Amino acid sequence: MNRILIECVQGDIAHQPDIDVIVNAANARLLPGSGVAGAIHGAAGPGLAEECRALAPIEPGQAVMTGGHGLPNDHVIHCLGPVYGVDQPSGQLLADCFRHALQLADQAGLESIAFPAVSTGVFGYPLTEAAAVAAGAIRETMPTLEHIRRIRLVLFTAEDLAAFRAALQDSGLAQS
Ligand code: AR6
Repeated sequence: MNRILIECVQGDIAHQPDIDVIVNAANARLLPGSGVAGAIHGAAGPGLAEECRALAPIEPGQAVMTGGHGLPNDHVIHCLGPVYGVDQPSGQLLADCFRHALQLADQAGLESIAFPAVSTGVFGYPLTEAAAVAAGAIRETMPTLEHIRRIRLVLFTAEDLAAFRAALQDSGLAQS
């Protein structure tokens, strides 16, 4: 859409070598965890957790940026998604994650960013609802971005990929 390409792919967020910054589905203390956080910290090495220590804790909806350490990406943006049904309003907080991450990347002059499906694993956010929130937040934030040229959504399963593709279509966002 406009001059920004939106991609939706099945894959591992820690294996996106052509992307400037990847987004971590973090915990409040920015510690290595399971799922996305486990994959990112595992690939980045212990230097990432060390850099994170000074930035923690973060609040639901907040996003902070670090270097990529052993990752193929120059940067990581750590977002704390809402625990579904606990951190309220969940939709607003999840939208904040996507909006804040896009703004942070754009302010740093970065051109490409990859997101996982924040909050849809351990934090229990229903996939279809999360996909609609993500698509809406991207659509609303896109017109304000000056540097970002590529936004990639990286889904772990074929089912998750289909849900995100449908949400992008429903939002009127282009996809590939
Ligand atoms: N690449 C892409 N997607 C993945 C990957 C991966 N390597 N691994 C899992 N997913 P989660 P959350 C999918 O639990 O719900 C952690 O312990 C997964 O199938 O990683 O925000 C943190 O430390 C799901 O759809 O993130 C926090 O405590 C989605 O990514 C907590 O979990 C998000 O799953 C954060 O929970």
